[in-house]
Amino acid sequence: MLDDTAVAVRRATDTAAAVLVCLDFGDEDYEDGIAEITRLAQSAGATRNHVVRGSRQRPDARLFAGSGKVEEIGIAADELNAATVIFNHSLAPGQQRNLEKELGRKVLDRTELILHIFSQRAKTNEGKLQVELAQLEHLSTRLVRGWTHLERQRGGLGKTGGPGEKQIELDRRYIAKRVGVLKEHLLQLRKQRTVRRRARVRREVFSVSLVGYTNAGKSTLFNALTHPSAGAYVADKLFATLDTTSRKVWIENAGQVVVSDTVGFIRDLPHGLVAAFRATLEETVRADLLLHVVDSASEARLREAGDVNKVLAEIDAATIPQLAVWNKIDVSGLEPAVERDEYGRISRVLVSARNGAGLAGLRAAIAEAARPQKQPGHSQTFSPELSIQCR
Ligand SMILES: Nc1nc2c(ncn2[C@@H]2O[C@H](COP(=O)(O)OP(=O)(O)OP(=O)(O)O)[C@@H](O)[C@H]2O)c(=O)[nH]1
Ligand SMILES: [Mg+2]
Repeated sequence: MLDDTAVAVRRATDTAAAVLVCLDFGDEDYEDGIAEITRLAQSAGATRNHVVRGSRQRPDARLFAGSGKVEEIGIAADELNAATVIFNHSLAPGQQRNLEKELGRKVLDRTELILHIFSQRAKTNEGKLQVELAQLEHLSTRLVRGWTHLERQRGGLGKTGGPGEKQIELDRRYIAKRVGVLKEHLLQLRKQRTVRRRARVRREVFSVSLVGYTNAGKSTLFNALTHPSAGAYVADKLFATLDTTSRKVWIENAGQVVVSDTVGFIRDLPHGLVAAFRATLEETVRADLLLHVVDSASEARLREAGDVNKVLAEIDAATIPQLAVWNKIDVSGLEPAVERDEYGRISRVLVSARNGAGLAGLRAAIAEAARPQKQPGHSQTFSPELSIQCR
């Protein structure tokens, strides 16, 4: 019932093909957007894809794209034998239905694609509950509008078997009930986590959370810092990690430190997902120190870092001391370093989680951050503006 999206992407996985539609409405990061949606589609299993570009002043009310563009999309989809067309935009439910009718294929928007990837990746009970909650909430917003649409055309749609039909079958009360159950479940899990965290605070263990854009290398760095075989899942896929993993590690001059790996961020993270994951994120980023991992080889690194900071602000984590860790210097050609500002505070650490370059410096930086905690009144170690520097 809820697997409309999943079915569509599975079909696409069979042919491993999707047409990706990216229209330029004058965004300056249009090209970055194309690269990103391509990676998202690949991460969802659509390894063969074709990008249809275009530019418009504003979306078409009925089809989002113009009718000529929709024709072009149809031809591309035929050529690729693609089961799915993915729009790198938000589609209104009506536009989505019209497009599906016009193209005879499943049409997904960016939010649904991300939700689908999350549902593929969720492993722990909590992760699964959070994704289901986000999917249901996304669906229920569509449903509300879906019903208005049905009310206007009552009678006809039942026979058409169009995409609207699924919505007729859906019982809104069922969704509301299930949402309630999921929220209750998640609340219980959150309480348990709070108890665990309190125990940690009582023991005064310094805690460090790795945050950053998806694919920046957080899990690789987590494994490198904690243990070569720490076992956090690393993959060249977006949203490889969904569940938080924490591990205790001993760092010279800092003693025991708890390090946590977290879910990656992405721009325009679907709202329901932020809400669903808020609880986990809030817990994990309530650390003493955030290591903001940035892919130094990504052309969009500064925008990505900015997007991460935006989400951090949304979950009230903007004031936690943050250390910029520029990763993948083996690709970007930078030298390992611990950089300081004019007051001697650490502004940035350059590392390669893959080959270990700069990790000793990062450990020393963590130890330096841990020290003021033990000596109250000690001045701040890191630049407050936090070091995502434009170089
Ligand atoms: N060359 C190079 N590749 C790296 C480095 N660190 C990570 N990678 C690669 O980057 C890709 C993503 O790494 P992950 O550690 O899964 O990234 P992540 O930030 O945990 O990603 P999500 O869990 O999706 O948010 C993998 O293919 C890694 O092997 C590095 O220092 N150098
Ligand atoms: Mg990861």
